[in-house]
Amino acid sequence: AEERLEWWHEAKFGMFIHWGVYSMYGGVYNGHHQAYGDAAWIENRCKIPVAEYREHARDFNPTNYDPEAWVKLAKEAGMKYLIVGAKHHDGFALFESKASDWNVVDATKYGKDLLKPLVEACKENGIKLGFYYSQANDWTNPGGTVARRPMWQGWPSPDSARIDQYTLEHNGSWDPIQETSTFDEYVDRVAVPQVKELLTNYGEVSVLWWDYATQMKSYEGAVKLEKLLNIQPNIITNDRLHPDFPGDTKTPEQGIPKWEAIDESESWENCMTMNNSWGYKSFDDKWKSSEKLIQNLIKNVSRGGNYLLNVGPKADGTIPEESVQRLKDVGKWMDVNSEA
Ligand code: FUL
Repeated sequence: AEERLEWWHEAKFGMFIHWGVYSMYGGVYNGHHQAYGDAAWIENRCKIPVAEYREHARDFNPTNYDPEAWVKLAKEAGMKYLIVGAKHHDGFALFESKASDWNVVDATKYGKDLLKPLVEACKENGIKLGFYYSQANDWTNPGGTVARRPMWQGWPSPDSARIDQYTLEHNGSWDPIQETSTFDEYVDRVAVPQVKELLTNYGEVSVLWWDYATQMKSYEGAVKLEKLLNIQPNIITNDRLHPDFPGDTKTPEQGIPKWEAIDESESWENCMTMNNSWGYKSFDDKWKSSEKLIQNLIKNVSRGGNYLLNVGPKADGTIPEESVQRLKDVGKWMDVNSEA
């Protein structure tokens, strides 16, 4: 493998973080529980009007956010790197941005960049840091792709049929504001400048984790985004920018690749949730056991891949106790097994 990827192959184990405005809902909208799927998708699943979602975001105020504690927990578990969602599909930027006011500084009560202190904590603790950036899907900045998903099962609103019909007729959109811009305009106005901000304002960025390729409607847009990676010559990137851009690493999601599916010349990273949701879901109790997580780590590493294990912090900034406990258990196992 290339020299650029050396640290990454040695690292083997990383923390994925899904956090943002969606965490405020915890998978519940107006008293209705999201029956399946990722709670980070709630804006789309529930077809929440953009103005309402933004209004709710005003109250986002993670006063218990302690990035040092997050990084220390990752370190304790034996993780060597961390990938944080800088902007997920709801388009909300966890960083200060001049490209869109739909960011933590301008759009919330909290009003401070969330990535800066995390970057610092990583640096101090010798943990590599990467940014996840949803370049295609953006449900709040006009023009982003929308990825139509039907409403969840059991959504009892008499309005759901009408909204579903609307999204069918409008390429997945559910709010007219989403169509007030083209995708190309969105790429030029939001995605390109924001990725530039991420690669310029935070010192060394080790990974750019795109998401997701099948929604990337513009080849030219992908070319523009990929060019920006030159700002960070050592950066590693995944295969989710655009179907024609392989990137450095493959990203099998949830399931661990079977032996026979593995091509030894490829670098890959299995990303996985601890329960069934990436974003915080208050009522999802399908937690994998600590033992299972350790087995998964061993399986991935023995097959030559990395394991990127997710946490979905709550809106106040704390990592759910179930996740903390599991990471500490993995850490104990690491300690026992690293004794001479
Ligand atoms: C998927 C996304 O849709 C999920 O929300 C999550 O971010 C996962 C890692 O990638 O494609």
